[in-house]
Parts: sequence; structure tokens; C-alpha cells
Amino acid sequence: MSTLRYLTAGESHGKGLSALMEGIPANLELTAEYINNELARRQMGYGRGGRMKIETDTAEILSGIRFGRTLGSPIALFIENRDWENWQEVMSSPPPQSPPLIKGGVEGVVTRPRPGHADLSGAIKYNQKDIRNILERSSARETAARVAVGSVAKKLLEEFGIRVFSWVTEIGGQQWSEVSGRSSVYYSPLLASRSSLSELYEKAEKSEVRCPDAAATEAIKKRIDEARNSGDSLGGIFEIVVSGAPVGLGSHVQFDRKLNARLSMALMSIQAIKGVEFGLGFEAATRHGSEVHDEICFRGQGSGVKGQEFKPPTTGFYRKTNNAGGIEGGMSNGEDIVIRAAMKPIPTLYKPLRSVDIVTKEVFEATVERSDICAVPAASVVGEAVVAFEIANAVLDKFAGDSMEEMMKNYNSYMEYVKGF
Ligand code: EPS
Repeated sequence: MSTLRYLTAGESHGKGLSALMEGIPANLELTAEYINNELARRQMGYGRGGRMKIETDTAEILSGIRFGRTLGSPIALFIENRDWENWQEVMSSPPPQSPPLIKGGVEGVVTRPRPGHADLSGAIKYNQKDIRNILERSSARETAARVAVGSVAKKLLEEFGIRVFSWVTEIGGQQWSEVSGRSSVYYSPLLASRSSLSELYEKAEKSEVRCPDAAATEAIKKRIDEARNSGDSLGGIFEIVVSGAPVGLGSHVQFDRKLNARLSMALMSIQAIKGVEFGLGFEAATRHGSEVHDEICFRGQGSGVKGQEFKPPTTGFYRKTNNAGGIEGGMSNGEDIVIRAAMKPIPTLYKPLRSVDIVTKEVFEATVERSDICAVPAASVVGEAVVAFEIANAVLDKFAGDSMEEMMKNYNSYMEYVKGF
């Protein structure tokens, strides 16, 4: 059961990236500028490599939008790879005049799998002796297409007062210093009143590493510099907060309708993501039940939680704490949805790691010419996009409509009902 769906296509150094999405209702106002703004956010971040200087990602709208509004028909988007110009021969679609010979270590043909990449398993699985036929698609370049798709979802969510925020909470072990204990905005004294999600977001937007704290930003940049100087790479953790989601998105009745399950899949599908947690996450496993579960309170009809922004009208039921991260029993409970994702260090290293050539079987130490040192800030923007898509999907499942007007009517009537519960 999924109202909204999408596919992406495209190789990292091919002509460009395509995305096809279906299920967005008619009459959603949408412009290329809105999409392009999100694409630009993904390209930022201290620690990116040379490629980002070449690309200025912009989406061409091929279908589904007329006069600035969606038609309800499939939306096709295309993002050109500027670097394609330098790769036309290597990435040629028709067979070249003289194809490069596949000999171990020959220039133009990649026979040396990088540890930590899709290279070796992909080459074996797809029977390829040129690893380029794997790495071009496994590259995180593909996430540009997902951000374009996610931006459409974000625009839809905005109409329902739902916002998706992200920030980086740590890189290379350097935590967001304002946070005591676990690095999460949720536990930040800054947000004790939970009144400044958008302020934090604005600060993250201005930080070169998407960390809302200025001192932590500098400390993290130093770590990235150290990693660069030693030919290494760094991973980290980013946090996503969805605010304004009404109670009842997702469902407890079937595994594939559980909102946390869908969100986890979406986040784990981002290149290099190794873990996802909600609310207290793994820490919940170390505590007693009485220290984990969020007590239920009642504040009077429809008043929502004081200080919580973007809050939809609620029953008046609320939780004093949000250890669950806004999801219980696979459903949103009306609190902020709080998710963290962990990214491993980028596996393309300047510092050589041992590997084996797939043709000669000779042992070598992998080296690269160009790579990012750290892409956690970019990954957090991608995280926003995939989360926005899944939330929009759940919103569409719940308030289905072929036009925005029909959907809004369904939403408003549910909210009226919820208010009186
Ligand atoms: C990537 C390698 C680098 C990154 C790329 C992801 O590209 P290249 O091999 O061309 O130097 O810059 O990321 C992007 C191009 C992007 O748009 O994010 C990889 O191997 O995953």
C-alpha cells in the first residue's frame, strides 16, 4: 500500500540523473526554483571534493507541471551532470571505436575494487570485469535525484503545516557540544522549551557542517581538516525532526504500513548509512521501562502542546517527554518525529587500504585521485528528502485525494474529528 512512488535513473558520470514520481495530487503549486533550492542545499558542506565545484545541480521539469501547478500526472525531472562533458568517451552509450582492453590496472578500466564500496560484490553479481559498470550507479551522486523528489514531497507537506528539519549532531566523534549526554536536539537544553526548532534549523543552514552550534562547527571543521591531511575520511550522525505531523500516520495493523519501518528503509537506503534510531533509540535498551515510556497527559480540547511549533490541532492529549520519537505502534502520535541516522566514513580513501585486482588477482593498496572527505552535511539534506517522501506518502495514504482541494477537505474533516476525541 503506497500512494506515492518514485524511481531514479542515472550514472554518476553519465549524461544526468532522472527521477519519475507518481501520486502527487493535482493543483500543488510547484516551481523549478523550489526544487533547485533543495538541490543547492545538498551540494554544500565542508569536506566535499572537487566534483561539487563542477556541478551546479538544477532540475529540468519534463512533465507533470503546467503553469506552476501539478497536474496529477507523473512528474519527470532531469538533472544534468556537467561533468559528463569530461566523461563522454568513457561513458559512451554506443560501443567505442576501440574499447579499452580489460587488463588488470589498465587506465580507463577499473579492475581494483575499493574496500567498503559496492565494487567487488557488484562486479561478481553482475558479471562485470570493469568495475566502472558498478560504481557509476552505486555512487551517492544518485542522491541528487532523491533530493529533487523529496522537494516535491516537502512542498506538499508544507500545505499541511508539516515541516522537516535536519542538522548534524556529530562528525568523526566530535559531538554538538551544547548537548549534554546523547547528541540530539531533543535533549538539548536549547530546546528544553521546544520553542525554537526553526531557529535551530536556521543556525544549521548557516553552518558549514550543518551544526547549529558555532563552536561545535569549528571543532568539526578541524576534525575534517585533520582527516584530509592524513588522507582519511569521516562519518557522523545527523538528526531529522518532523514537526506538525498529525496523529495516526502509518498503522499498527501490518508490518509494511508501520511508519517507523518505512522511514527506516528510506534512511537506510541512502548510500553509507549504517544505522537509524528513533527518539531515545539504542539508549532505550539500557533503561528500565519506567524511564523510557512517555506518560500521557491531557490539557483540554484542541490546545496542542505549549511551545511546540507547527503543531496540528490535537485531541488535547500529549506526552510530557518524547522518548518514543513521535511514533508508537508504527503510528505517529502527534509529537515531533525525531530520527537519527549514522553514516560511515566515505570508503574512497587517499590513504591506501589493501585489496585484490579482480583480473590479475594481484594484491594492491587502493588509491584514489578525487573524493569527498566527509559528506555528512549533504547526507542530512538527503535524509530530509527521503523522510519528507515517506511522510508525504503516509499523508496521502491517510487523506487520499486526486486534487489538493480534495485532500485538504479530508485532512480538515479528520482534524475536526480528532479535536473532539
Ligand atoms: C562519489 C564520488 C565523488 C562525489 C560524488 C559521490 O564524485 P567523483 O567520483 O565524480 O569525484 O563528489 O558525489 C556527487 C557527485 C554528488 O553529487 O554528491 C561517490 O563515489 O559516491
